[in-house]
Amino acid sequence: MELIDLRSDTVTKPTPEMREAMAKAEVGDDVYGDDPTTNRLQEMAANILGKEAALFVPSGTMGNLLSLLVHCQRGDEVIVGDKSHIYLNEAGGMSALGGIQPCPVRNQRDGTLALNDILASIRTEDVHHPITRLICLENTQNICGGVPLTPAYTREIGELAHKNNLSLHIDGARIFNAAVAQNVSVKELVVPADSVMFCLSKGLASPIGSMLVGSKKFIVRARHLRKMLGGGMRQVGILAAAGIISLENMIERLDDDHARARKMADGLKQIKGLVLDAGSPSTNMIYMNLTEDVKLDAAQIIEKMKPLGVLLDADDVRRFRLVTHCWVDDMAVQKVINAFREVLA
Ligand code: TLP
Repeated sequence: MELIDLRSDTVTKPTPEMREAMAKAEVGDDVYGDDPTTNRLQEMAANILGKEAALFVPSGTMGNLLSLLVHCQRGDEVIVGDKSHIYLNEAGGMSALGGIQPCPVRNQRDGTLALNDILASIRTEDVHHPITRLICLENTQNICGGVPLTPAYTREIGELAHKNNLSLHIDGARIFNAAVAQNVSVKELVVPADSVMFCLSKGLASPIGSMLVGSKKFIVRARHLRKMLGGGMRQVGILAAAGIISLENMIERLDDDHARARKMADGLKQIKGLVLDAGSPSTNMIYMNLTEDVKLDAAQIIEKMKPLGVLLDADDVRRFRLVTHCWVDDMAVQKVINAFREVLA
């Protein structure tokens, strides 16, 4: 039985077109800067985001870490959302490997950090204090519901950051979902940022890889640190070839994932025992809870859904996150709704 995998958009397998491009990719040694396919992907990424340069990295986590390591010195502090991936889900890399201290600020329900909270968190010049160096935003904000941040909000934070001599990094793992959902260009969303990381291996369906973009100087330093972390890759054009297809063909279609998430949500809302978060979904993620009267918990429901061909992840004991992506078609949407109806009957 073919499984419908809603655990994440990271589960997307490469498309047939990607596999063909990977097989045919022209390659060289990228540590020498000789891989033409990787160079092309990096140029494309920089152009699309409107920045000077870009670097192909193995994962979003490494992209974010490199950015923190370039922007900050040991002992510096970074303002991050208390529900951000960088703070919660990157294995404490900034502290362990960079000696950088996170300063968590409450994420509002719409994924933003309140301007006043940020301002209150910027350290004053004092021999006792760490130096605040960087603000990190996440767009779309995953844990707050896959919610997109607007260009206007991002601009405000950029102004606040630069006025206070800070840099702005955007964890844009799903920045293209944010752009497509708001019908704005990705360039517009990242204009105020000094650096941006985005993932090729989520909704854009590449098998591996993320991009870090910023100024030429920033990327030269990031490239050096990537080597230090063991992320200097050789004939990586094999992977970059898939990344090029992601950027050429997989962005506009993210709208389909959002539409299918809405359709799935409409069906799930009708089922007794499920309560969707207000406004969910904003993009390709549905967050929902089980009502108190449901005897099963999320783990038990996950087990019962498996034989019906649906793979799910629990976000908490009675909470789920369902993620749509290019391998979830209209039939799958209906199958998921039916499966939940059966299990909760
Ligand atoms: N997110 C994964 C899990 O790690 C939770 C997912 O399934 O959503 N930033 C954001 C906002 C992310 O959601 C993720 C991955 C990353 C960074 C890290 O990317 P990778 O997995 O490539 O290191």
